[in-house]
Amino acid sequence: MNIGITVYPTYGGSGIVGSELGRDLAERGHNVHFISSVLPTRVTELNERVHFHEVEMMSYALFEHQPYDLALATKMATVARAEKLDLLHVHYAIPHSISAILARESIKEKRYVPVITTLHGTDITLVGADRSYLPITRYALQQSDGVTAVSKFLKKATIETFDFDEVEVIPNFICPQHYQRTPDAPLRNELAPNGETLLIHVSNFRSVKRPADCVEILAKVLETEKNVRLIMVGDGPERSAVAYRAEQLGVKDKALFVGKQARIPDYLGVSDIFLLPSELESFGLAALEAQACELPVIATRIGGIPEVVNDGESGFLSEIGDVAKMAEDTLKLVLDKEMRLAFGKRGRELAVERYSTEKIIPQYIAYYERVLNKSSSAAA
Ligand code: GMT
Repeated sequence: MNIGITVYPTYGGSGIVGSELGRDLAERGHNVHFISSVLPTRVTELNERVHFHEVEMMSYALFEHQPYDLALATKMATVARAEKLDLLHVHYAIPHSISAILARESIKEKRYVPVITTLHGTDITLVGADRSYLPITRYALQQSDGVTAVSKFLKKATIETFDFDEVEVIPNFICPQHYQRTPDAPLRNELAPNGETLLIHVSNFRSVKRPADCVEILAKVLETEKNVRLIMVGDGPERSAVAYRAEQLGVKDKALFVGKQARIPDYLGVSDIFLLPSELESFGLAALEAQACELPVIATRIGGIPEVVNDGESGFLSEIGDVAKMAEDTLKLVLDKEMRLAFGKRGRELAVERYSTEKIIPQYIAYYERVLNKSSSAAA
């Protein structure tokens, strides 16, 4: 198949999922055409099966804001015709879905290119449900030739918010070879020079991730066990507030902010416990990646998290903001190495059994084929 993929190239899990899907499809012999403003960060190699088409923006004094959605639609239409795309697969509904539908409609006399929209989370739960975006997002869902969601939770939220239920659940995935425990890697000594137990948080430091809860948890754990360190990976609007909170709590020296990192598996592979105290996660890709690296997960019981983390088996779940319980659970895992390792092993088993690329990518391919068959029978 010739597949066009559009993602947000620099931030967020949806960009990671779309990019890694494209890479895997190419490895399976499909031709993948990424169409976005810059090369997606996780697309590290272009070759005869992986192509990149940059969306060019014309700047003109009259445009207060450059019309990216239209530039994207134009590029999608051009690439679809030139490369004979079989379908356009967009990740995150707003505005990618609308751009793809516009592209499809603008060339349909010459070639009908079905549009598949994958919903990731805030496109439905926050942005899509905002009054100003709700009607256009509902229209995007109705007009797409296929819609997938990354969790059962998100499908339910889509039905509730948009009264739209033709949604296929295809969960996020990990490559078990890329995500592995690597306790002997040199990075471990750099991060834990005194043999500290390493807690780790990875996010884009937006308020929805509640990153400040991580330093609250650290402070409580340190009341009992001193040989613990928190590694904060990523960057975003809350970072300086979280660093300030660490200072206020007197744990600044025990919290290391390493900023954005290209090789997340390196950090996860050498750490011990993963913290994800988010207010909302439609799936929680970060928790899945951590489990694949055998880290027990301390997270909130929200959204799609309970589909990924088995409470009491591969991690512990708590209510939003209940840092006292999260700290208590973290401490249990810090003090009981046997429990920590057993949770880690179980987490990896669950991640590989349920969410490996071997299991999930064929679901996307089968779904593409169904959508293509449906639209060619409709045309006939
Ligand atoms: O962080 C976001 O809200 C953006 C979004 C994204 O595009 O990265 O994240 C969502 O998609 C991820 C990949 O499917 C999920 O793992 C995240 O849980 C989800 N985030 C939220 O629902 C808050």
